[in-house]
Amino acid sequence: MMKRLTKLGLGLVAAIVATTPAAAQSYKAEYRISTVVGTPFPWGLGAERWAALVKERTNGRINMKVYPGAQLVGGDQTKEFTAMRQGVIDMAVASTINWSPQVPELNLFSLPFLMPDYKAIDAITGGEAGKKLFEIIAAKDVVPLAWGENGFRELSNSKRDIRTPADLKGLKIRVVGSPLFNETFTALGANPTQMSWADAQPALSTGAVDGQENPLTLFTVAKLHTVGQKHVTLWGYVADPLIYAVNSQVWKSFTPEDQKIIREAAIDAAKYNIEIARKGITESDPSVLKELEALGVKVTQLSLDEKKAFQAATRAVYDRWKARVGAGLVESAEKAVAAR
Ligand code: X2X
Repeated sequence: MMKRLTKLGLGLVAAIVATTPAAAQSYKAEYRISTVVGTPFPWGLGAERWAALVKERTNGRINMKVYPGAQLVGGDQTKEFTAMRQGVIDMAVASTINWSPQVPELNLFSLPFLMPDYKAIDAITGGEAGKKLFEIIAAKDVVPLAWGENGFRELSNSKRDIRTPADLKGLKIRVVGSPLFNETFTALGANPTQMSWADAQPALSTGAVDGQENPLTLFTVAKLHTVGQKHVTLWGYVADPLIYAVNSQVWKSFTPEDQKIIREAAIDAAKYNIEIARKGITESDPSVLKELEALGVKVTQLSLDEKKAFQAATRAVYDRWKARVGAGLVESAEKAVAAR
């Protein structure tokens, strides 16, 4: 009896501590969410939605604010994960590409032509591989909460229409993330160069680089046609999901009730993010493609056979990086794609 009472007593104390204002007072006045692009990009809108939902569901007790432009890491987006681990950044809605230098397994999504369509992305993030990736991140002091989406990365350039790997020959293409991107574009005969998104736009504008790869929503919102990008090829060679995440110390500082609110808000915001990231670039709704053409951009759609030529040219890179990402993880993703 005594033992049960003590247990009950302890439980009560814990419950009171967890719900008293004293616990809430240890919360920060503001939690900073890092993103690379803000509103009105789907990525930024998806991060803003997360903050808004948490604010609403905690009656303003938890205040999250989006810091776009990778400004919390001085624009150096590939340092975001390190800053997140160290607690310099509380939260992030981050691209797998920018975290892949520190979390090599995230290169999975950058393996050329692994994912033929949206169903393939969903099969990976929603399946075994997605779960495994979240475990890997959780072991590195960052708590991942939900998968969002930047999108399929299409190729643009200022010089010419690209329909075959030969058309890419000698073009200077801006890339970011891990050396996997350098290897992919080198295999295609292009001349890749790594730089941040902040540096990419002036480099395109001056012609220091000829082209880049990014989702079409980024292209239209950033108005890349105004920096000479007049040729777009839809090849869907890779896609980058986004990860909604919280630094683990910050996460532990929240009560279980608030953790639940923050997690559910991330899941809801990510769903909205994915919905708007895919809007206008599907077969049933090609409005973004129409918009591009109206801006004077020549859009080249590849047939399946034309895509295969790019796939064949990058196959050796895929195989080499399969080993670096982890053969087991890649095989689990390949199986999920095949079964979609
Ligand atoms: O820099 C890019 O290309 C961007 C905005 O898509 C990422 O952050 C990966």
